[in-house]
This record gives sequence, structure tokens and C-alpha cells, in this order.
Amino acid sequence: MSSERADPLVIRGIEFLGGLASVGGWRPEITVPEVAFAGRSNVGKSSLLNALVRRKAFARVSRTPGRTREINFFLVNGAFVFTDLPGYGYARVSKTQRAEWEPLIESYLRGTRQLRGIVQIYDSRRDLSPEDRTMLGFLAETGVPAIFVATKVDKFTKRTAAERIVEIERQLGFEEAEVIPFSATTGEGRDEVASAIDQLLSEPVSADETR
Ligand SMILES: Nc1nc2c(ncn2[C@@H]2O[C@H](COP(=O)(O)OP(=O)(O)O)[C@@H](O)[C@H]2O)c(=O)[nH]1
Ligand SMILES: [Mg+2]
Repeated sequence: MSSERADPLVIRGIEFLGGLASVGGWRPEITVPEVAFAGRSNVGKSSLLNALVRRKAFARVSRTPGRTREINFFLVNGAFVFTDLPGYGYARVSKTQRAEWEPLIESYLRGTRQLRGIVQIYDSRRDLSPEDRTMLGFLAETGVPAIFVATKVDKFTKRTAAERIVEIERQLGFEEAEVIPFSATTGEGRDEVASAIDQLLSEPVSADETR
């Protein structure tokens, strides 16, 4: 018998299904439950996904040039889809690319009926950006449930990390906001994020499918 706690999100297989590059473009037809991952560039989104999925092949796709501006779909265990949304707010990204990001993500959030929730990722060292606030607006308007995660907490002492989490919760501006502290370096928070995702995936679909 193992003394380890059961992994709340056991990944047995992962398959890259393809990417959605523009509004109204191709996306996989599959309609299994979907969970999307969002955050500014360099926030640690790929590191978080790697910690969850523990598959190198998964990381490779997200790094492929040309894929970073797309919405990338991964079928997990043949049962649900993880969607890697393009990182935003990168200073060197052109104005055109920036102008494309917003409608692409907005149409995805509004149009994806099987979307069970979003994992919204923040860097614990930084305050919310204008794009982070745009995302919050989309979430509020569409009613898509969110899990909030703050990465890189290993950069702080325990006490300062806790203060940063409270500050980000305050910036989110709603009472019930709970931010999960996470570190890809130490593995802190990995199982909490995994359980929260597992919960999103196992909740019954809301009666309101009109989004
Ligand atoms: N110390 C620390 N560094 C991290 C953590 N997560 C990501 N990083 C670093 O932050 C940078 C960006 O990470 P990446 O996962 O590629 O971010 P992405 O652009 O959001 O996909 C890389 O240099 C990572 O090594 C973390 O939890 N702790
Ligand atoms: Mg990445």
C-alpha cells in the first residue's frame, strides 16, 4: 500500500488535437468537457501545465513557433480537453497581434458550450495587468467559472507569499475570490490546482447553456 495521497488528476494519455488561430477558424469538433488555461506571457502557464500533466511532449507543442498565438487543444485521457490560451501582454508583441488576442479569446469564452471553467494564472510578484482585467470582465459576462492561481511563490518567504496572495485576492475585487499559491519549482499547490480542476470537470453542466 502506498502512503502517498491519491493524485486527484491522474493523466494516462494526452493527444494534441490542433490549434485555433482566428475567430471562426477550425477547432476540434469534439465536445467533451473543456478547461482552459489563461495568463499573461511568462506567467508560468506552461510550467503549471507541465506540473499537472507531467508529459514532456505536451510542453513541446506549446513552445512550437506559430502555436504560441493560437488556442491549442489537448485531449486528456480521451475524456476531457485542456485548452492552452495564448499568453497576453507581451511587450514585444505587435499591435496587430494584440488586437487579435481579445476577439479570439472572447469568442472562445462565449462560444464554447462545453467549457467547464478556466484556470486563470497570475504571477505572484506582479499586480493585475489591463489584460488580466479584460479577462475578468469576460469571465463575469459569460459566467464561466474560474480557478485562480498565483505562480512563483517560491520567490518569496512564506509570509511575503501569503501577503501577495491576499493582495491579488483584493485586486480581483470579489469577496469569494480564492487564489491558490503555486510553485512549479517546489510543486507547492499542484494537488490543490489538480483537485479544483477535477471538481470543475465533475460538476454537472449548468442548466444555462445560453452563453
Ligand atoms: N521560480 C519559479 N520560476 C518559474 C515558475 N514557473 C515558471 N517559472 C519560470 O518563469 C519563466 C516562464 O515560464 P513559462 O512556464 O514558460 O511561462 P509561460 O510563458 O506563461 O508559459 C521560465 O523561466 C520559468 O522557468 C515557478 O513556479 N517558480
Ligand atoms: Mg508557455
